[in-house]
Amino acid sequence: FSSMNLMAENNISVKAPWFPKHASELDNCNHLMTKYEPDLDMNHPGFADKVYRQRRKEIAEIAFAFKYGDPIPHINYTEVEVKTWRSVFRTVQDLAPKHACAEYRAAFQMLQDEKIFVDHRLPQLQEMSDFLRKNTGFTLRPAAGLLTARDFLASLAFRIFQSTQYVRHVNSPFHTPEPDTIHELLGHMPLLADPSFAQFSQEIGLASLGASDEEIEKLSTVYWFTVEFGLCKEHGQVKAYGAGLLSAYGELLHAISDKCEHRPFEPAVTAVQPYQDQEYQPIYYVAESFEDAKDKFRRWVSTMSRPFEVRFNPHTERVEILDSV
Ligand code: TIH
Ligand code: FE2
Repeated sequence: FSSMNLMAENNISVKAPWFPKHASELDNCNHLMTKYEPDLDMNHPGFADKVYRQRRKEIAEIAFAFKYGDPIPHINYTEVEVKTWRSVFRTVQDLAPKHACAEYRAAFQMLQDEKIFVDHRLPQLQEMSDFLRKNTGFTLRPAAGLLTARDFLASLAFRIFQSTQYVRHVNSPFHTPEPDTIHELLGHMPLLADPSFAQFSQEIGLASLGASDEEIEKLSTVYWFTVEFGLCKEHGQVKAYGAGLLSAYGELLHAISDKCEHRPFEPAVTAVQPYQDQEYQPIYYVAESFEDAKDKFRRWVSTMSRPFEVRFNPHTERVEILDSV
């Protein structure tokens, strides 16, 4: 630390892309990718469903209106939405004991004990945010859809997870190419309640602040193959920890079958692996453990080109910049 000086807010000596310095500035980090939207994508199961598209608009408006510090608005989910939740929830409940990693199983149990995970209603983002805050300090913000990688990763630096609030189309409960609240709730939330995993998620976020476009691409690829589709070892067996596996039982069974390839997680290699975001993955990366994945990730991040370091101050919710040149 002695060789680094705290840089003044507007005195960054290097040209880095703008990034948020305080959690409130995430109000500017809500840019959407225009992939997979029911309005634009003819293959989307909701494309021909006017009622579904209207519902998506309504819920997106809530996210666009949200500002830092607001409570997350409550959504009255419809019977159809609850039915979709119930069928996904029950399959996860059946499959998790055998195929999910221990950290996921433990948090899932806590969520059931607290009656946040029940099959007859969807958890609300605000209650989930309160639960996470107690466990790891993570909180949630509503997002209108799939965000750009830069915006999404930036929020993780502040231990904030941008979560969609709409529900996938009832005709495709067991796999969707875009995130939805069922994916966030069943896939992401349990692990965000685990301290080691929460730390790993925040570190990916911190590494992304002010990074070049090329580095953002690499970081989001690492995120894809770990947080979204990661596998890990547990007593010699392969278990799932990726959210995209835990919220989509079709892909979960595929990932542990012999129809795909398993490779050891190695950030420098994983970061440049092209990935599949329409269908099931052909390749998955297997970590030895979260701690091992974090160690390897840290070593790899330290080879990145950014000429300053950042540190999150949880008391002020501010990111401090340490000039290391
Ligand atoms: N495919 C996941 C599901 O059906 O739950 C959702 C997504 C994971 C990653 C991107 S979208
Ligand atoms: Fe996700």
